[in-house]
Amino acid sequence: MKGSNIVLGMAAMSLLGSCAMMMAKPTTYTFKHNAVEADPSAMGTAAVVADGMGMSKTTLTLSGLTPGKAYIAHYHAFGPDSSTDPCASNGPVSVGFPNFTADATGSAKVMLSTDVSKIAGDLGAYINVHYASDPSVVPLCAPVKMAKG
Ligand SMILES: [Cu+2]
Repeated sequence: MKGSNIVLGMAAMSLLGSCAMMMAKPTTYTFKHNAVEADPSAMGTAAVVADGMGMSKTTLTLSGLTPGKAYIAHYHAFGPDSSTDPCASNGPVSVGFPNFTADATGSAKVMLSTDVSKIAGDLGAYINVHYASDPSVVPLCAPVKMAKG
């Protein structure tokens, strides 16, 4: 009995070890403000980390939004309008983040866990933040992949 407990303990420790190995450091992308009047002090980051098992977790940390306002955010693929400025490329949505609302201070945190293949390469060219009420209003964009192809 004692012996098997020790073996179990060692198995648990090696599992923890491999988890720690896979907790790679996130890559952080910085949102830039688009040339629009909406939310002039909006800013934030997107932290992206792969779990090593085919999933990628992206955490958006935003501030300067309109308090209490509803937003949507997406990964977009590189579009046809630029091959060097993803945010100006006008690409289609690859994956949507969960809908979210800015808190009373205009901050928001939103997480997306998605299959790595859905945002691989040109599919994950940029992340933008839209007004939920009018998706044509896009205060923020974070370029992720700077060159098409
Ligand atoms: Cu979008």
